[in-house]
Amino acid sequence: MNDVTPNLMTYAEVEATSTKQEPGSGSLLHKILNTLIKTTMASFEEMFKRSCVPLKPPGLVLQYGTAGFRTNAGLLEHVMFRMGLLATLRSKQTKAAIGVMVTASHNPEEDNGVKLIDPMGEMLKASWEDHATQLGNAETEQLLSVLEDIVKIEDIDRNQGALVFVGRDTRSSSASLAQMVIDGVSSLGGRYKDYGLVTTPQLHYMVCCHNTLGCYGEATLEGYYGKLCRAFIELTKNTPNRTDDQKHLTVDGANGIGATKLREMERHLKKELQISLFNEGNGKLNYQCGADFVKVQQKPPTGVTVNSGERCCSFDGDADRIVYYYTDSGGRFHLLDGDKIATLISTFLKELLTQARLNLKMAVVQTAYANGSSTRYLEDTMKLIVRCVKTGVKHLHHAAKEFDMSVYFEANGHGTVLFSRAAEEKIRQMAEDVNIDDTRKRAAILLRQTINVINQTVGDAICDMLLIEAILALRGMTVQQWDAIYADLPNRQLKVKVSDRQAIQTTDAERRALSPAGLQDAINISVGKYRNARSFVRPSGTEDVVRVYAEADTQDSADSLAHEVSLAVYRLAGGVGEEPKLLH
Ligand code: 16G
Ligand code: MG
Repeated sequence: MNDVTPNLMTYAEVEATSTKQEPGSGSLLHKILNTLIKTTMASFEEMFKRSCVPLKPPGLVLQYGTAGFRTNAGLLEHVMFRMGLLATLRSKQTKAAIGVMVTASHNPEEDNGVKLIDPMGEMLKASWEDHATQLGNAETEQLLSVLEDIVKIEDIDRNQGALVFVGRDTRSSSASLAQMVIDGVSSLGGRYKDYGLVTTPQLHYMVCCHNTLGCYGEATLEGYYGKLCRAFIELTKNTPNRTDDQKHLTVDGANGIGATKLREMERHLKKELQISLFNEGNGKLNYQCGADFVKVQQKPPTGVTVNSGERCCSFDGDADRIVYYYTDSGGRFHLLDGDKIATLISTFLKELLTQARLNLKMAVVQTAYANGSSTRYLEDTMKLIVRCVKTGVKHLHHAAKEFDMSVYFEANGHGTVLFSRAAEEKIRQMAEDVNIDDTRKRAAILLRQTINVINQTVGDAICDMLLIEAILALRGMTVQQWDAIYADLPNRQLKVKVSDRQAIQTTDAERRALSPAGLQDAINISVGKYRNARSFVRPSGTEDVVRVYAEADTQDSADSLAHEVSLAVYRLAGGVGEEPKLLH
């Protein structure tokens, strides 16, 4: 569906479908905007005072980074209001609904954040990220002139209607911050639909459904659950040997929105998947639980009964990431991260393509963090095309669109599968063809159901979980057998604080450092000392640190390599605080 041209709505249609405006919310800013050129700065200030525009804490600078704005919730009121304004302008420009999600994902409960969703359910266009940063950081008295600049640069018709979909996670700050977004939308005369509590991928899905006039599905939660669960039940229908054990899954909901939404979905699954749900919201969000905790700490979350040998998975705080794991009879923890998930899904899809004898170009998209063993397995054993791109979902999604069928995953568990329009059409035709042999037809039908179980707009923990469970059921595979497809190379991730992390510049999908001078040479020398070794550094897009990744044949080697590279960063890129120490 990735090259579907949006069937964008006319203003009249938008008017007809959107939520009714709160009386009295007015369009004060809109009027101000229209008279901007004629008015003096002093009088803007007066108007701002009267219209309760949240003031920006003076001097505060935030960046619309890889996943939108993110910081302590107490600093975000003005940003939310402004993102409401920006989403309205983007909606006017694209003549389509735009999403605004209030969440800080896997970050602590005290934080919050906001990101915008483009018409096809994708991440906001890069040039608009710059507008977001500009608008978010404008001092209050410059706000209108920055808005006016965006209107000019993007050639926006102010009289065009606008519709913004708003969603939020379960954080205690999210409801009032979402209201700020709505206030921003209303100030520019835009209309909104408040979806309330939804996962991030659910909001992406709603935006896409609406803008494709329902071609992608119905823009409601019931529509979402119905589509996915029907596809899941169809996929698993022909697995007569599936035992109750195989139907059972332990899920860690990270005390977040994913848990709430899984509960809502349960009845649609008709007991074909029996979920033991933990961390449903009784504990603190993301605290010692959730996908990020499990991946980073490489241990089971607290608050979850993890029985030896049983399949478990963890969502993150807004349910756009998932990782699987189990503990063996010796009590050892085994993580099945995004790389293992990508391998399972792509192996399954490649087999179906072969059985269907469909000639589609398939690829797997990863980042530099992908474990070297996974890349080798995919390229050498599975003979799949593997692309490596920069960190951040938007880069993976973009690269994935170049193929008929592609599986993209970050090692941290963020990913999905994309099908081109042409691929979907070929699969549909074959699934409906009455003159085709049974093997080919069965494969095409399974491919068609896979398309329906997955959320192609963005990585979605709920959909990924359903697809993984279906694949394991169809292949009669245990989590241990899945884990044994390849063995991860031991690895270590560290962070180093430097005075200016932008001093680190990278190339080749972040795998080589261009600056500071001498850093890449130092990395090469260190890597040369270990077997099966690889290491890279990159400035974080979400934290003021430089990240270091190292892998090698043993954990000790990976740890020493990561330490050596951290020291090189510290010494060559202006490290601050204490010198990095070896872990053990
Ligand atoms: C954001 C990204 C995630 C990426 C992470 C890297 C989205 C929706 N999320 O959370 O994909 O892995 O940043 O963080 O794009 P870092 O730059 O701090 O390492
Ligand atoms: Mg997330």
